Amino acid sequence: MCPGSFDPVTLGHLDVVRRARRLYDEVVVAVLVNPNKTGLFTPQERVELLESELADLDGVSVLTFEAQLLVDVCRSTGAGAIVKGLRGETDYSYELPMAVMNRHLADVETLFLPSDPQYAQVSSSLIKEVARFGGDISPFVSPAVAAALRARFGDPH
Ligand code: COD
Repeated sequence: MCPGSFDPVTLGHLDVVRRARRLYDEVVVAVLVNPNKTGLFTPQERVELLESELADLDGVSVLTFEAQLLVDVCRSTGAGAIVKGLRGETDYSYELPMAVMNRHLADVETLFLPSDPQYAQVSSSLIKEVARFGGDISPFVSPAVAAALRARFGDPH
């Protein structure tokens, strides 16, 4: 299971999913949605962007879930492990307690894949901030995601 908000998916996310697929025959990409938070893209739009980016890869499915415990999503999909990308110490401090808690709750292990250095500073929120003001985000997202962001924010140039 590769869980995330994916609002929107970046090349950093896609790198982690592709590497997870090399480790496991099946990967579920879970778009987890907090109904109290308004994302830029709807859950369905996030799923569609992910599906088109991952269309060349068999054994990968993309599903969306309303806010619930990640271990319950693992149970309902039959996922045996959670795979997450680690960009640095901040991710580690945020992720470690969740990994320990998820093991306590359901004996589900979490595997951390170190982010590819070229994407280690990339986050969906930073991408949205740069795109909102017309900066170049093309090295960090696919052309389809860049187009979706331009459509959302308009092109100031
Ligand atoms: N390179 C590598 N990895 C990356 C990159 C990048 N550039 N960008 C993001 N990632 C990784 C993140 O570290 C994360 O592991 C994953 O990709 C998803 O990232 P986001 O930003 O899309 O998603 P988040 O960080 O908002 O995560 C949302 C979750 C719902 C997955 C998370 O909050 C979570 O696991 N919640 C658990 C809820 C729960 O069950 N709580 C109770 C028990 S702990």
